[in-house]
Amino acid sequence: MYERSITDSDDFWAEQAEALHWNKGWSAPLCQSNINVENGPVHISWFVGAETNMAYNCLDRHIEAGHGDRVAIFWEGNDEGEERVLTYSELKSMVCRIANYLKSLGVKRGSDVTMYMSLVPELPAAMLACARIGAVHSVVFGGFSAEALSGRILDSQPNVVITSSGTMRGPKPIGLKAIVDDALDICEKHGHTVQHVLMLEQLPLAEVGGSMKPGRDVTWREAVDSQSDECPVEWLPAEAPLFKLYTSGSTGKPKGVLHTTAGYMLGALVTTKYVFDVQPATDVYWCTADCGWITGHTYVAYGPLLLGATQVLFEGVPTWPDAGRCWSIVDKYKVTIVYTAPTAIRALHAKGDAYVTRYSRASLRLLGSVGEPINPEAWRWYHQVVGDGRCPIMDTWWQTETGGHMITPLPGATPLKPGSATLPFFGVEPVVLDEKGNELQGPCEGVLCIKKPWPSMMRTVAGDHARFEQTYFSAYKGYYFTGDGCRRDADGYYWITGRVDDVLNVSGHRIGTAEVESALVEHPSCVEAAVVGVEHPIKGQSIYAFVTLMTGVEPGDALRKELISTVRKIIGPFAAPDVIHWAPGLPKTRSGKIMRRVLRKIAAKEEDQLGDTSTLADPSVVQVLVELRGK
Ligand code: 6R9
Repeated sequence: MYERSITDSDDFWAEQAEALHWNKGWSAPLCQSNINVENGPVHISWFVGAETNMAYNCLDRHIEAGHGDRVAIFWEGNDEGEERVLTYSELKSMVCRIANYLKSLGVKRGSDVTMYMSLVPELPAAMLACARIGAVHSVVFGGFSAEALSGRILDSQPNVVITSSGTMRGPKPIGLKAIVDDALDICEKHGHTVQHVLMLEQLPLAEVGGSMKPGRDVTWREAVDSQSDECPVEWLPAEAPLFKLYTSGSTGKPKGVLHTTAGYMLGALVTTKYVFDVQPATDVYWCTADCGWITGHTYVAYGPLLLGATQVLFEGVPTWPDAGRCWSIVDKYKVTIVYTAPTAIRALHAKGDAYVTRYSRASLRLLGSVGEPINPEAWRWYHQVVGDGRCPIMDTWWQTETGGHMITPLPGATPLKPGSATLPFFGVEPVVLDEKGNELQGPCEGVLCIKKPWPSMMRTVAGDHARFEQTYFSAYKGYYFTGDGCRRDADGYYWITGRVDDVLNVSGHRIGTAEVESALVEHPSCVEAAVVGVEHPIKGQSIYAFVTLMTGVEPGDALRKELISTVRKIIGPFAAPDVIHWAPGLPKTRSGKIMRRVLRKIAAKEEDQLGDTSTLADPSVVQVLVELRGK
């Protein structure tokens, strides 16, 4: 199948696309594109001429086939005992009610809608409601701060924001509406007024903060519950925008990765189907990702529903009320497929096997991993303890930009090697390039690029096509540049070695060093900051910040706390540095570029392996920094 997907790509994808409903067919060739900047503007289109609809394919199609009573979502809340069950018919009704309410506000084809919620069924339902009427959703992860949320709202300029009052995350209440209120105040100052805020009532506002602004804010009960259960589907061109999702890069502010309808839909369908071998009638699938990240888009909101499968949606955290929660959920719903991240696996491993072995987990048959390279030790624990040695692990390498799995095993077909994402998925042609951009052959190590467009590839950076071309297609002409380094072994297996740019991966979250640095310098006492990643046993990487203070400002623990809380406020708690290292000066080249390589070594206590420092403008800063470590 793989060979055919490369040599006979059009036929292959056309055949796969038959599983979906198309209101109108496409014209040949299936893919019309240019990804070589030297040949003109980069553009990518798939299924030109066709019309379809994502929500129809996720819901109506299954109901019309007689599966309306099948469970679409088993929802498990943060606290044990909080649970809801939604069948495909019930989910469709919810989606239609939201869509009708959005329509009543004037939301239509191409309108932007931002969502800021916890993982409740209303979140994927709101995404599907947008898809049903051709609106473009932008989900912002509920861990982002008001400032970060406002930046994303200002970028996409929606008229409507959907949120919830607030919810518990583990033992901690989170006031989502209060954060939205603050974000919208910031937006006002920048000249953008959001006209409508729809709020799901979870915890009372009196408990979690936030208020209802008359004329702007409405509750779910007032606005949505009374709407009709029927909302006609808007048939959309294949390349109609489906969503924007903001992600960090090595420079500047986060970019809105834009995905479109048909190609993304097909990618979500076939990867979920083949990589997880989902059997819709019998499997209970559970992806632990939040819908605020790409994994929660493709493998929670869309993939499983496109297949008509039953899934678990879990609002809480894996360690609440204790580290056995995930396995208790597995037993409770007889989960057969679990898809999670190495950081969660390592965190649970650290708590000991007893939390796992106290549950049967007999229903499990397949495990998945995503977000960062999985270290062989975590792989083995996941395989032997969680999966009792009988469940294969699908280590799936992909990105927000790729829309779906790119390098991954296929269960039963691909012999596994712990730590390797193994081989390319259908239609994907990875190449390993040297610094000059030459394709390396056989076993090698270099930069990972992709040779040809695939259906679920991002189409542009929202509002900034030049940045799209610059980021992904300029470094290596004629290829999509992933930003990852990679090794290929003698069996042709790929081993991702991590980012080659200034992007950190903290607990599977992508964070640009530039973003953290610019947050730190927002503090009045900080003149300059340089951020590097250091290895962390659970998080993969943790954030280590070198900070230069204004002349005359004394370093100290109070200031350290203030700097950390500045980052929490500007980006979000998950981007908080673990270490603030006072730096009277930073190692720079004569042209003024910070030498992060040197900082990484100092942070890792490996200054004996600094390598060539002859290009440093002032080599003495290194010794000063080493002496200030831990101070
Ligand atoms: C899906 C997702 C993408 C970056 C990617 C790479 C890292 C993701 C991985 C992996 C090794 C895996 N990454 N999966 N590295 N093995 N199985 O995580 O998207 O948040 O955009 O991050 O994550 O560095 O470039 P996103």
